[in-house]
This record gives sequence, C-alpha cells and structure tokens, in this order.
Amino acid sequence: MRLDYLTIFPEYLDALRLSLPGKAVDKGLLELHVHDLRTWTHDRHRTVDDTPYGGGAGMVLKPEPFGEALDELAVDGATVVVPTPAGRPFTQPLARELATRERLVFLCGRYEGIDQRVLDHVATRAELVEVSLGDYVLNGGEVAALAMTEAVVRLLPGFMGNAASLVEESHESGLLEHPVYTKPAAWRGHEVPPVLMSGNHGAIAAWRHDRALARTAERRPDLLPATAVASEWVVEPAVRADAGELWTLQRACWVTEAVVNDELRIPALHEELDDVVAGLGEWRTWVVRVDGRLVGSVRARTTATERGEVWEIGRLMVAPDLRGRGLGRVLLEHAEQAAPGSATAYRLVTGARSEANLRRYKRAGYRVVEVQDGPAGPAVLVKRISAR
Ligand code: JD8
Repeated sequence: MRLDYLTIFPEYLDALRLSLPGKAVDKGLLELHVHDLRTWTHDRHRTVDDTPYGGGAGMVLKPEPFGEALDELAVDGATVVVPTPAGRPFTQPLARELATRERLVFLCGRYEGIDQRVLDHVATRAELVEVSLGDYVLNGGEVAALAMTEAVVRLLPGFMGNAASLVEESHESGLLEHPVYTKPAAWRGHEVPPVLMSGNHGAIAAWRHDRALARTAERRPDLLPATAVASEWVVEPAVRADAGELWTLQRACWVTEAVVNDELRIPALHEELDDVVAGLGEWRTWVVRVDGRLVGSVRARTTATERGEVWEIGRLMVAPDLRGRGLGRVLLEHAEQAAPGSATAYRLVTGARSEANLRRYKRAGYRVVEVQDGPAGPAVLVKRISAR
C-alpha cells in the first residue's frame, strides 16, 4: 500500500516513521510519502491560506496549492481521505475497507478547513472519503490522519504477527474488550480473578465473554442489537406451550454452569421435558421473548423454613448469546417484586464456582449463607426482604 500525506505541518507526521507504519515500511508492506503543501506555492510568503468568502473568523486553505500537488502526485484513481469534523464517522469497518485499497492520499486541513472546490475537484478524479475521527474538535487533520493510518496499516495482511488476535478485538467482535491482567497475581490489595488462573479454558472464555458483554452494556449499549436492550424486554407469565423452549434454554444455560463448575451432576442439566412441565405447575414462572424467541426465564415459590417463609427463586436463565446485558437483573427484580408480603427473605442457589453469578447476586444484595457439599455445591444465597 502507498500512503501520501499533504500537510502544512509535515513534521507533525514524523510519528508515522516511529510506530507501526514504520515497521510496515521496513517489511516492504508500505510506502510512506509526506509532502509540505507549501511546496506548491509560488509567492515569497509561500501563502497557503486566505480569508473566507462570506466573511467570518479564521482562514481557509487555498485551492491552487492543492490542485498542483494533486496533479504532481497523480492521484487519479486513488482513494483520497480528508479528515474533517463534517465527515462520516471513522469506524473499524471503514478501516477494514480502506485497508483493501492500493493507495491512500490524506489531505490534512488546518485553520477553518480546505476550500470546498478542492474536494469537489478530487471527486471528479478519485474516490473521495471525508471522514471524522470523532465528535470533538481538533485544530487540524494530522492527528486524525495518524490515527486512521494506524487503524488501517495494522489490518494489512502479513502485518500483525498474530492475525487471529485481530478477530477478538473490540469493534471486531462487536463487543468492548474484557479486562486483562498479568503478573503479579496480587497487587496493592487487588487480586487477579481466580478463574483466569484456573486453566479451565471454557470457564475463562465464559468469564471474558461475560465481562465484555457487561462492559458493552454499561459503556456502549449502542453497540448492542436493539433486542439486547432492557427497554425492549417484557416479562410475562409462562404457559404450558413454553415448556419445550424452556427445557432447551435450561439445557443451554446449565451447560455453561457445568463448564464453569467442571461438574456435570447438576440437577437442572438432567431434567427431562416432563420435569419442566411439572415445574410449571409447582412454581410461578415467567419468560421473556424477543421477536418471538424465548430468551430468558425465572421462577419462584414460597418455601417454609424454621426461620419463616422464604421466597425461593430459581431457574434464572438468560440465553448465552444475550448474557451480560442486564436481562438477568430484570428477571431477578421481577421475581423479587412478585414475593408475597409474608415472605421474610429471598433465597436462591448457584454453582459454588459460578463466579459471574455469585458476583451478580452479591451486587444485587444477596450473601452466601451456605455452600453445600453436593456436586457444584451449590452455594445458597439469601437476601432479607426489607419492609415493603
Ligand atoms: C480536519 C481544520 C480545524 C475544524 C474550525 C477548529 C477529524 N474528529 C475531528 N475533529 N476535528 C477534526 C478536524 C479539524 C480540522 C481539520 C479535521 C482541518 N480543522 C477546524 C472546523 C472548525 N477548526 C476531526 N477528522
């Protein structure tokens, strides 16, 4: 790939030679050419700007130097990238698109911008891409050109040592990055999550996926499909006809539990359809459907204990591909709100090594009161019901 830059601050782009692009040049993957726009001026002051037609503050970059530069650089058929706050958003898909081009020519503006006729002229002889780095104002196009160059060059075939790692990145997977850790295992009172040192790759992958989803839901819900946004979810009472889908969702969700607890002897995993149907008769059960698909469920019933009536909550299920977006919280809160006035506490169980679930329940105010010594525990969690 050949990259050309037109700018009145060529030294601003020296960084190109330092970082990634520099290595790509060494590898012969890239040709970098930085040009000072003043090269194509002919007056003693090497003037590149003038006052704006129509008045107003600031100066505008004149068209003539650009015209001569574009001629000398023979940009016909190339892709001319013009960073501008008025451009389309620069995104990973656009970076992938630009990485397929043979040649990119960056026009770096300054002052109030570049005379519009330059862009109109470019569009007659090349592919014009006016693009913005983000919704904030910079003083010129150079910083944006540097960032866009890095995002594009690292996608060039043969450039990233381990291309596979590209796939897992934010904005490639559609989710934000999961948290990362390295040695030491403890630092200033902060521990590395034990699951990451468990060697259980299934559990590690589930944890990372969970954290990535949670972060995305928290920080960038716009990245999540509409179906995954809380405002879209309607919790309804389950009916007999839901049994088949409930059984299927139950199997899918408890396979994940079996993985993270490294234990297959979990009751929910061994229930048959009839057990699910029977459960519908013994528990109040709710479901959430999105576009007709059953994506979540929870059930509850009262259980008498020596310490009074508790509201037993169970089978809290969220479709694995929709986890980490708050649906579990919506279902748990719905089940809690359905508790009879006579109940003194909520009680639920989860795998003793289901750290993601344990973390979520503790965040919801539950505390572990017992870890049974059966398969995968389970851990028993309770939350007192405050006066209603
Ligand atoms: C090119 C001149 C400065 C912009 C008057 C401040 C991109 N995401 C982005 N923010 N700002 C830019 C950008 C700013 C530029 C130029 C890109 C050329 N300026 C101007 C208009 C208001 N001054 C950008 N990509």
